[in-house]
Amino acid sequence: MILSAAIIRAEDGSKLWLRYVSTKTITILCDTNSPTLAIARNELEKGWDGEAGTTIALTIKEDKTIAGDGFRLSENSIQANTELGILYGVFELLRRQQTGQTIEEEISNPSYEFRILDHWDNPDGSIERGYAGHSIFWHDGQAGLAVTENDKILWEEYARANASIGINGAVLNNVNASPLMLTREYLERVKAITEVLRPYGIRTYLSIKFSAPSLIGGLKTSDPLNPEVIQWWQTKVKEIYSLISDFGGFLVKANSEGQPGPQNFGRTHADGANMLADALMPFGGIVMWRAFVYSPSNEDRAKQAYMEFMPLDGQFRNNVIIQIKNGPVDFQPREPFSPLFCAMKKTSVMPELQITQEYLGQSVHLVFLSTMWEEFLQSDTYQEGPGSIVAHCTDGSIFLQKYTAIAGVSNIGLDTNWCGHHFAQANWYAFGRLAWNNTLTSEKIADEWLKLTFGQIASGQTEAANFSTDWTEHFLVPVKQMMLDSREAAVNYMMPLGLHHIFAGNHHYGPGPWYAPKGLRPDWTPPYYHRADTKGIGFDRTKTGSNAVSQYHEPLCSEFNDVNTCPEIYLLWFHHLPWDYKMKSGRSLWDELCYHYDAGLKQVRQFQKIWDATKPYVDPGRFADVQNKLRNQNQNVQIWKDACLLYFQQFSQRPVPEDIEPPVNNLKDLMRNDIRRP
Ligand code: GCV
Repeated sequence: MILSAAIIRAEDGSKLWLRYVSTKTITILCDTNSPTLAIARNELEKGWDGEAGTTIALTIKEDKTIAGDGFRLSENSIQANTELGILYGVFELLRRQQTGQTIEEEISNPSYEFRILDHWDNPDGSIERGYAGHSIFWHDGQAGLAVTENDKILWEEYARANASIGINGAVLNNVNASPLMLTREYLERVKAITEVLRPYGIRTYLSIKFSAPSLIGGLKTSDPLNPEVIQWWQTKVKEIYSLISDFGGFLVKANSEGQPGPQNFGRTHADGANMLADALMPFGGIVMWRAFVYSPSNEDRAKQAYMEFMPLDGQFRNNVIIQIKNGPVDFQPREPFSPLFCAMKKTSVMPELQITQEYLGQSVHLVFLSTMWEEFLQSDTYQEGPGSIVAHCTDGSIFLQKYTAIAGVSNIGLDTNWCGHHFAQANWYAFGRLAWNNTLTSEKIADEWLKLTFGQIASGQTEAANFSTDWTEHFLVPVKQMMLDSREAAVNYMMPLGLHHIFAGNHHYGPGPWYAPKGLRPDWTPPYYHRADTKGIGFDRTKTGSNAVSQYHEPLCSEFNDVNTCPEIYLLWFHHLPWDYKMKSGRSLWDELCYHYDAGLKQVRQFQKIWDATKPYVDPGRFADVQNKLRNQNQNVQIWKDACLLYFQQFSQRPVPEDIEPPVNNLKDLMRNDIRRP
């Protein structure tokens, strides 16, 4: 049966994956009450999709097999150690019902204790690398500090969405932090936000500016070993906890991209982090100290974080967690995992993922990031023998960490659909689901998200689990496959075979392999990374090159070092190779590059066709939005292909293979226009 568009409810994406409206009755047994449990009850009543008239028991009872805010789930009972465990159990139960999954007695424990969204939001409401409108927390600086009813409604919707996928923390401001955030007026607003978020289990954190003692405290220095500075931070932390008793702690970007840090005073990252950790320790707060640093040396950019942090292993307090981006450079479409994972054996570390698609087409391209994160979490570091995958190096199963955590840089803004692109919601969803269970497959996550977000399509139809064969065959299966292929497509059309950071300057949207203004740090320019010349292309990170391979544990070090064993997906990350280098396919490296760019473009054209065919199954608003985005994506992917092939062809001096479409743009025009987001 094909449903006609006329009976499909209009939707704008504002409800995310929480679109349930149930008419079935349910009796809830629960002998305690609290704001969190009231939310749990309310969700059950709103969304119950099991048998009508069921009685369900919510029980808080100490159970050693349940960890933290985990829960025991069965068809008609949820048991947990904490109220939040009950709430998470409720959301899981409803998700199972709405996606048609079975519910057997089982325990679900979170992989990480802290599952945090990092918002790069500024006091004026702008968002660094935000592509979905202005901040939901801040606007107009000082003038926008009054809390309105609308603010509260929005914050509650945000909290509910996060709780439904297990996220339990939010860093409310940009890591390029304004010192203003620590002033009383701003802290009052943080307090107000926290009060709305608290019943949903979301703790709040702040990014701090390391030089705040001098900038807003009137001190002559911000040296972390100076007694007055130490005192200033202790007093500030006390003030924060007097307002927000469950405040989570600080996130710090220090000595990176112009941000001040302990090195400005001749101190180490450990000196800086420990000083803050000592101030937070009595209140149970943590410091998330970022490893995204630039050393003053000329060393290979990919080696710098490891070089700065490895010598400090074991020197951090146990309430410090080193927050490490998934790859050694910067959230590229594909990077090998950062070698710091599992190498720091005496320090707590946490992964930092980027949900906002700074380098993956922003809110224009449809790119499901879950497959990238899955690849990262499943990467074997070999540090503690085979099977030392990143997931287990960070979730406490290999090393005893006092705290375990994972962070994702948020893609949320004031846009009606929260994320700018309807499919970008899937990345927020996937982050939460992986933070709760770091072994989930992307296939399962996409399946759930599609059913929750695009299921229940006929008006009046409330039984979401009742997915028709027709819907499954014509919507779910092809669209899921499109999502699962979308990241590899982006790698193909942006930077295949290990190429990285060949974006146009600043906006990081379109291609800019030529971008190298005079005076700019070389490691902020694409030629530094691709190193194309008439002899070949790629960054030599072998033992005879920058020797970045040595930061990886054997057998990876040798595997990456040897061009014959280096996986082709990382080939040009680790090797500079001649244009006629023979690939496994038998083609030359140049031809292979051409085929990858062409394949990426063809994949996106195919995505357009897949989406166009879903028209009868999607409400007109969301259908048209995604269709428009795919059109823009397609145009821009053509530019990616043409720009990269024509630019590199100047060096390779080889023809584009005859069986692929030749470029349709001219390099000069492309270089002059330097595409921005449509
Ligand atoms: C918040 C990249 C981004 C910056 C970002 C930085 C970071 O360089 O382009 O906008 O700054 O990473 O993660 O600190």
